[in-house]
Amino acid sequence: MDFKRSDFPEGFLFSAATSSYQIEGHGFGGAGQTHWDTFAATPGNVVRAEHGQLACDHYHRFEEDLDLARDMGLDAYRFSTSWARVMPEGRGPVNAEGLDFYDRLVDAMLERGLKPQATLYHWELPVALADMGGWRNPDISHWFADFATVVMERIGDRVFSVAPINEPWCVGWLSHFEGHHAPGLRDIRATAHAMHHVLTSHGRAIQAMRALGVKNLGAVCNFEYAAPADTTPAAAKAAQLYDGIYNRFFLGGIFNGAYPDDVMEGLAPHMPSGWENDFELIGQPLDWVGLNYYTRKLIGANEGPWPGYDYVDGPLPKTQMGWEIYPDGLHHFLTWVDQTYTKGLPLYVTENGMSNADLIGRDDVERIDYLNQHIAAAQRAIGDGVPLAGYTFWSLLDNYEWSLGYEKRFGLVHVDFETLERRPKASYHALARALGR
Ligand code: IFM
Repeated sequence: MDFKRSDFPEGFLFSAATSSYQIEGHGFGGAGQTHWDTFAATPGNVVRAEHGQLACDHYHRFEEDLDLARDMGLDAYRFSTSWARVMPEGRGPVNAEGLDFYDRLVDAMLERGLKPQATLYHWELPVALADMGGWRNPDISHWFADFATVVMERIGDRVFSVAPINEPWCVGWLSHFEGHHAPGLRDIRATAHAMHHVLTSHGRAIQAMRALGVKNLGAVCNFEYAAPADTTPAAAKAAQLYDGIYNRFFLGGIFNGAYPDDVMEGLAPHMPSGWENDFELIGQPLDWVGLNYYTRKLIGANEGPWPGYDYVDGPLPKTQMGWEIYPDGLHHFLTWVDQTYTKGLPLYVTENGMSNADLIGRDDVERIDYLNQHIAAAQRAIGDGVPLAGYTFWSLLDNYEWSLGYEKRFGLVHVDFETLERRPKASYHALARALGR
């Protein structure tokens, strides 16, 4: 790597992330069915109809996986807790085995000197809640706060940090407007409701955790740099709207007590009643904000109904996902979020990494290069005064890449999905050398 640990401020945290449904294996330990199980079982939604019943079998192999995280020289490990594992029906009875699993997982991190960075929800909604409308139902904020309470009463004394919901844009827009993720809806009313309820749920969970005395509470949002596909005013407006929906909606709700005007031009007629009165709940004070960043998108205008934009193929080098590699976007978002919203709160890069094809025996140079470029962008942001406190690599392991199944490989560690053998890649070894103490 082009950097070493000592290039970063004292106490800067390096970590790697995973999420429950993507690695654990939801066929084990009394976990309830999730909407990803039913989404994946519906033909056409997921490549080869792959699902998370076994995944990386982390449920049984977590000790080995945490050894890998420790041996890489990481300071922390970002993980998530599955709602359906802890509360199989989403409400009411707790699955003791599921809660025990997270208890043991947190202790196993601490034994290895890894700070536990928890996320409560990384997309595996219990089907019983999906049956009641899932994120469209205003009651979900109460169900979610109850889940947060159950989990944090057990592990809240030992986690380093907690974020309620990973990537609100994916939960709201990608899943209810574009239909690419469970529940696979393409409906503007469902989208408006889900985007708002993700934030009321975030706020109510923060309230519940503060009441329990849990420390270091934040929010994790994803960001994509939106560039106009051509020089027309229409393309500039389309890119601006894309930016509003993706990058300004959620932080606007949390930090400004308002949603962006350009986004509300389309969503206002479809919002749940009384939404204007929820900003006090949504805007609970936070201790930090996490940014997940991977790519930029070129956006062109179309003549269709709102939002009237299209994705346009871009000219930059791309990852296995077909995502353009654009490290300047990370520098842009770190400085912009600090100046516009968080104003001095600690920021973390909570996800960054690339998928690279499974070519055993290759040296993984593309991933090393990708990480070098993005880490350099983060260093520039620190030099510009951004209070960046940590950097998390996505992902520790190759895993279930949602509707793209198991073939997109984001891991620093290769997983053979036949044998489940783990093999550290060249990028893992390069990072271990850079992080060595
Ligand atoms: O795998 C996902 C993860 O679940 C959320 N952030 C983006 C990653 C890569 O697509």
